[in-house]
Amino acid sequence: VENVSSFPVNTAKDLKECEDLAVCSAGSHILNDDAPTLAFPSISTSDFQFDLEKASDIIIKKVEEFVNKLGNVRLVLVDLSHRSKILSLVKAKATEKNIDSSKFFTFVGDITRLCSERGLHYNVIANAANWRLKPGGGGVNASIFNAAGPALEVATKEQAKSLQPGKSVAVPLPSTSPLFSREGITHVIHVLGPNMNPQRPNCLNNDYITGCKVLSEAYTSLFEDFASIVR
Ligand code: AR6
Repeated sequence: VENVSSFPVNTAKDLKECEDLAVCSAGSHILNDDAPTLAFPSISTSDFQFDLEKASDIIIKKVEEFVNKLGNVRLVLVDLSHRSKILSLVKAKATEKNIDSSKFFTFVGDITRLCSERGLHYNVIANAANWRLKPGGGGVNASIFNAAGPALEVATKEQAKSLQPGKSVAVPLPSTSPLFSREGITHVIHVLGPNMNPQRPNCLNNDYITGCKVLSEAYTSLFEDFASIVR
């Protein structure tokens, strides 16, 4: 980590801050800071109960397919906790596959507060949505609709009324939304992944042949939507 030595270190607290910055620079998050950035949660792996190993393979495959096609952009997989299993799996597989860490990395934080609280510059976020494209329901969907305010629900309705599994829809965020003014987010891309939870609609009953196909389609649709936004 080359720039650690230039940080003045006086106290233990300074050292801790210095280490945090070093970790950040080591991931090259700062180096390519003005590249258009998509932050996305792991689709289907919490409330929809999709297998984490299989999901991590699909994320890596789709990132590999799109990361160079997309040009000077950053794709960032986000989760709330340092103990996130999906982040560890994806991080290990990305290293193994030598994926350029300035273009793709994992990041811990609330997807609605990555700029204000974690210092990550980003422009577009993905939402793990429900088929009705409705607020609430828990998970990242509830967080995003809460943080975005009523403007997101109105703007979403203008684009689509519902979503099929494996599809996504990009919604431009009105400047009245706090996500726009506070975080700098210009678009929310709603994505509907495959559902393996019997308590939720369209459960695939452990059919992972269909499930993997639908999850792959969901990421293709997400990254294509992101490509059309930044093009
Ligand atoms: N910031 C970053 N990541 C988050 C956040 C957040 N604020 N909140 C959750 N995650 P989930 P799904 C992570 O359950 O499995 C909803 O009710 C979480 O740890 O939100 O696709 C919808 O209405 C996990 O890694 O989405 C649907 O009905 C990832 O986001 C249903 O859940 C996705 O978890 C969709 O289920």
